[in-house]
Amino acid sequence: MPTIQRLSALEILDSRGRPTVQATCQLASGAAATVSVPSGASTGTAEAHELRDGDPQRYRGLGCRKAVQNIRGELNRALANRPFRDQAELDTAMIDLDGTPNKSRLGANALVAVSLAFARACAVEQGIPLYRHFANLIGQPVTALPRPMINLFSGGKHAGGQVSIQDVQVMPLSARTIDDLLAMTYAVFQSAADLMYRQYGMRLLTADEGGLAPAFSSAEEMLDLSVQSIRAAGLEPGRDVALTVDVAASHFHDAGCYRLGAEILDGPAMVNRLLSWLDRYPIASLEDGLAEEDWPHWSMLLSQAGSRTLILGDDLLCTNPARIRRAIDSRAANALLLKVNQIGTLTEAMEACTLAKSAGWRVVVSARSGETEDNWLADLAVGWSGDHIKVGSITQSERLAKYNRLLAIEVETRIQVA
Ligand code: 2PG
Ligand code: MG
Repeated sequence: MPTIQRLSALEILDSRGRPTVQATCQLASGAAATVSVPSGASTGTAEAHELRDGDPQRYRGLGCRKAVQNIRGELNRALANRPFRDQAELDTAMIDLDGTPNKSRLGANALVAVSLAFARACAVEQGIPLYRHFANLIGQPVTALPRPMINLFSGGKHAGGQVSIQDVQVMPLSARTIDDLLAMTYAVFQSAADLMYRQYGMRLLTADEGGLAPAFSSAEEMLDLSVQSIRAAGLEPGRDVALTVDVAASHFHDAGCYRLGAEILDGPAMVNRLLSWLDRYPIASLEDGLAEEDWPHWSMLLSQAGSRTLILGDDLLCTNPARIRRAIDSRAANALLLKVNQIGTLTEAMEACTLAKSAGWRVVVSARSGETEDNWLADLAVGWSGDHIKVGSITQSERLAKYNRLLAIEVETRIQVA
């Protein structure tokens, strides 16, 4: 039984230059591991609470000293020198210690850091790769690698809101290896960069996830240019490369209406707009096409489009088993976007993953827009047999840490993409 000898923590900076939490878990056996946690910008309101210091004089209130102190102090005192049978026992102990429904007392950022650091330390103790340890936790063998959805263009909260929808990603279809699929993405990305230069007279690489973010005049223009970029790379849209879209509609939903650019659409009109995109563009996955509390229109969308595309819930579900249960019962989605820090412990995220899979859903394991150089997400996506992984673009090292880890896992396991 692994026994924690000591928990330590550090406030570090994420890819937006904002503070986040890094934790180290040292086990009595001598095995030790460190993890860093990511942070979202287009967050769902049902997410577990990320504890920030709130001191406007320091990082505009975004400091994480309190969360770090909670790991060094209370969590270390309560958890050190105690054997834990497994991950679930540790996570339950932390949830009980926190005592709030959304982990607001100790902070979900503190809890998730300890949860993941413990998992990685356990893998070190056993001398196995982290993805293997994750596969053991969920009790499933790894038979395929996740097919990545890779950011090409950004808008919304990831790019200053120049266009309403948040992200258009490419998903290479005609490649069976991560290696081939990244090379294909590079070709599309370079074609897109050339196209943007011709169209807008500049090359912008400023979006949070490293995607291109020119001044698109509409969501349709963003989608049209995505298709053109695929063609310009000599690839066939829909056959070689599909599009996946994160509409992030919660963030332009106001008083029951969707403010899509200059247009104001009610729920049924928004559903119709999404259906028209499915007719016009090779979209394999539609994430947060509707707002997080607009349950009836999610059901309308699933009934009309669920057979031809993933109806993927991010803000809608927040990796929360209770919300996933509701979505299964009300037929509101057919895929889960899984982000461990939305719920705050590995055990609850695993419950979310298992629940979604038991309903026949697809699972997309996702990074956050604020990331670190840590690569545990790649191991998680492989270990839990995610159908897809969403990490951002192929620029910026905090994204590439995950893609590069996938390349290494591919060589080590010789397993192909599903
Ligand atoms: C999303 C994520 C990742 P954020 O909306 O899916 O792209 O963004 O981390 O800002 O919530
Ligand atoms: Mg999203």
